[in-house]
Amino acid sequence: MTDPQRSLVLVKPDGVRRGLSGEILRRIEGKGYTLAAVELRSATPEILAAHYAEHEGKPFYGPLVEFMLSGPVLAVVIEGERCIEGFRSLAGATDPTVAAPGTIRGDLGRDWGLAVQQNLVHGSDSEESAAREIGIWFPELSA
Ligand code: RTP
Ligand code: MG
Repeated sequence: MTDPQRSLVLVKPDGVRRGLSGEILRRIEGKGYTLAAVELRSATPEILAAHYAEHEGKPFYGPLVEFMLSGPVLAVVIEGERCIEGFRSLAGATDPTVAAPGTIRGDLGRDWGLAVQQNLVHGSDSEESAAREIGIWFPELSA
């Protein structure tokens, strides 16, 4: 296990559109994690096919990719001891309607009645995912 860890965080297009990038970075830095990379990017179908390969074939896959292409995302690499589970805890549950208050999704997100859950952020869910996702979004950071 590498310690400190790195995790790939995305502020999704809804978060960027609503002007919440700064608030989300503030929560990450407030928790004590370091920003190793921050870049406003337009996702591409190729990047998203790699990033969301595990979800291919699921009913929400098409709408999810379409949503992720609907505007720029803030791609972020964070660093710190146990930051993978730490950021997942900061983000809260996938469904923003029921995500706990105090979390990014719980405080700032809701169901907008759209086909896919617009839940503001993505965070890697394991060391393997983090290494894979950082390689996709920031190949220059991969050893
Ligand atoms: P993420 O990958 O974005 O950090 O979120 P997560 O682990 O909590 O959720 P995951 O199961 O990996 O799903 C990826 C993203 O797909 C959208 N989603 N929509 N039933 C649905 O409508 C549904 N399920 C998932 C969400 O944007 C979710 O974050
Ligand atoms: Mg996930």
